Amino acid sequence: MSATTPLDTSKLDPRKTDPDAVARQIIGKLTYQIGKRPDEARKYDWLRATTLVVRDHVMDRWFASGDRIAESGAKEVCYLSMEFLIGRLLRDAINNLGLSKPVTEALARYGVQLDMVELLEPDAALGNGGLGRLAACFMESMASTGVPGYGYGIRYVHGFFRQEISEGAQVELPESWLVHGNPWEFERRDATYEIGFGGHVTTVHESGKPARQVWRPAERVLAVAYDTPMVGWRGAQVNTLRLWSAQAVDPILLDAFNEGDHIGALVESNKAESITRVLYPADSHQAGQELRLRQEYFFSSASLQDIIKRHIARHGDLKTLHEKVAIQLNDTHPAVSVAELMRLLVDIHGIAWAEAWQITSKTFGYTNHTLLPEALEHWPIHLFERLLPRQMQIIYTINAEIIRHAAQEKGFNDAQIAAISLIDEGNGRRVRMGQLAFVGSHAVNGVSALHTELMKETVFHNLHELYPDRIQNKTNGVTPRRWLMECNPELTGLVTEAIGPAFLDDIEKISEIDPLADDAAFVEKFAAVKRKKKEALAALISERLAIQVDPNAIFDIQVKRIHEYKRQLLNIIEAVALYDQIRSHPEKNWAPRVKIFAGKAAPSYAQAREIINLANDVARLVNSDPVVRDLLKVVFIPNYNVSAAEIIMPAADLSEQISTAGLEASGTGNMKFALNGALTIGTLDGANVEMKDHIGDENIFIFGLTAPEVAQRRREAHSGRSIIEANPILREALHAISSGLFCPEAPSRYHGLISNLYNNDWWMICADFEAYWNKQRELDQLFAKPREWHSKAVHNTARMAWFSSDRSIREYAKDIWQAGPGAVA
Ligand code: 26V
Repeated sequence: MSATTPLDTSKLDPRKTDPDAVARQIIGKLTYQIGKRPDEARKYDWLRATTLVVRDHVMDRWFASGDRIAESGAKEVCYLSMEFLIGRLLRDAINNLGLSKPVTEALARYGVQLDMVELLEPDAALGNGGLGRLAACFMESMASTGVPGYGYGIRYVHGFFRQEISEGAQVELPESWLVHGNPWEFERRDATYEIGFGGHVTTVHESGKPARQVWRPAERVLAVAYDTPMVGWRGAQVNTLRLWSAQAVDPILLDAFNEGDHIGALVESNKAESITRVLYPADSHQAGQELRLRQEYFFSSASLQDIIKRHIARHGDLKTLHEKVAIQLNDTHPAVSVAELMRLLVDIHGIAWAEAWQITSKTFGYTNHTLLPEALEHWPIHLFERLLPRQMQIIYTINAEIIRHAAQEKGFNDAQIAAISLIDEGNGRRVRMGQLAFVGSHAVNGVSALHTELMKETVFHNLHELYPDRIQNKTNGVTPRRWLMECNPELTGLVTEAIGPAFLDDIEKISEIDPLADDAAFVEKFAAVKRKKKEALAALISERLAIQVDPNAIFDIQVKRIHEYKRQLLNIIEAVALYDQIRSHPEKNWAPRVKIFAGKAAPSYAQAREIINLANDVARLVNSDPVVRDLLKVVFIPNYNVSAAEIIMPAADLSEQISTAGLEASGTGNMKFALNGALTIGTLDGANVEMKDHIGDENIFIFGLTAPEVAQRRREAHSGRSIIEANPILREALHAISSGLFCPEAPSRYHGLISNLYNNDWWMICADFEAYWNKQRELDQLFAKPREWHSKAVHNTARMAWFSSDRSIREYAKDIWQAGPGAVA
């Protein structure tokens, strides 16, 4: 078809998937939606036209899924999360609908490359890190495993900030993913709810007795739904991600406007809209601000009102809610939902308290994602009471009942009661959101085996005693569609060539490549794929940072949020030590290495910012030193996000998972790397422990203190001084950093960072250094034997199937939700 051939609209059948039909569909969109002829279309126009076509293919299936669920009366899972780090959606939809070939071919006819066009889609960064990305993997896996699922969250106008590095330091820039419109979302005006804040509560009397509580909020805001399809594997099911946007009830105060107060007329709508304007860019350290609590309540209340309305429409009777809906609380961020559901059931729908409590606790499940005390949410009572007076009353009533139960039936003493109370009486009286989520749920889960055991021993020790059957483990997983097929089509192709395509439908079958770890020809091909992915990353590094890295070197990668417990500092110190040792002993047999870092620091987290600065300062000096030229490079890739991860994960030889044991709840980057054939150097923390069990001790590189050993050292007030004094390699490295070698322009920049190690070493960096250094040297030796290295890499890919989020979701569905295929309707 030439560029100017008139379009025969009768041929626009969106269900046809041959390249001719897809080409016609794309030209149809280009012509009638975008208003461009092929010869004048820019890349963005092609992106938009292609997205609209793929979206049409999604629509039929989306409707069909909705109809099927409605007809079957199946139980639905509602996943409430403040964060959904979904990234780009086009490739995901194309892959899951099996449209890769026809779309690629159709675009090629116009000289357009799909890969190039895909890159223009903004990366939807509606989350901070692991917790948000897990929610996105879970949405995809629910659709892929046939679980009827709704995701509920917030449609932030500005997602996670863009990171630039300026003179070595992190600079935050606003991210505006919606400015060019978002073809994936559908505004649903018919799903709009009122959300109240503030005001007061009055008791209504009937026949002289107190009958009901009525909350009269002082402020009201509207929550408007925006729906995005979540396409499952082979398009068999399409679920919905429903994100709420805040709007003022009165968009403009006309009285004020007419009196000439043009700014005052918009104050209210500005205030309302500010609720969903920005994602809090912190994943530790209690935010503490009122706006954050407003966000939490806003999306919780909107979601619950929507769930109730849809339940009544489908099933008539609210008293069967727990039979037809499971609500999963993704961390404590939506925990206020426990009080809000009680309010809606009791105050609005007139259900008696005891029955409402039964319904509530049977409906909710709660997932804990961190044990870090500073990340556990607790709100000052005065703030909570002012913003949510009725919910505060409800929390007091729940608390009184729990305490009565603990004291009377379990004989809890005062200390135990203080520990389980929903109110922290120290700390200026606060509402503990973890406790609220726990008591309001029938199941509470951790995200790895170790994390779950630690939950029982630490934060929820007393609640676990009170409800010993409530805590379960559900180890995290990642979706193999995005994290293998889409990000690594080369490896997917190689595996398909070796064992056929059945593993695409059942990832467990990927284990069939395990014996090929001993097949020299296969291992060589596997290594060639890795090489190709390393070349792609090297090209990106060259283009973005003008640093040349050699794909023959070990690509040693640590990408994740910057946090002290994740110990990027340990990795940087090792890089400095290596630099120092290579310079002193250039004759030794060093394996060439490229140390790659990426990750964002919470803007208010000073130590994390310093660590970024140090990585960049070290990179500057090391990369310009001719003595170590081919042996060591250090690279900090700015603006780590899902799209960057898709390029980085397949390119790693070595994955750094080196958190202080006991502190990383699970980790999911560890899984993405290993699935793509990286070897892991890591501590016995989070899911690393289970990865070791699956992959085998000889194929993973574990070092350092265990969680109980860390706890023991902390009790002994461990410090780094004697360790540093006894280890010249460590001592020299710390001295180099502290002396200002890497930052002559500000020589005292890292004094504080290093003196902390001498005086305290809270994160066990000194304690673990020697074991880490030795393990790295062991890896140097192994890298010199490529056949052995890549054979282990094959074992990694072959044995990671259990860490698919399909497995996680099936466990949740069976043990917590009683939903999905196999559940009785
Ligand atoms: C906490 C807070 C505290 C208040 C300020 C805003 C904010 C935002 C997020 C969080 C939650 C952080 C918890 C988290 O991301 N945990 C990670 O969850 C991953 C998925 O389970 C897991 O793999 C990581 O190990 C864990 O750190």
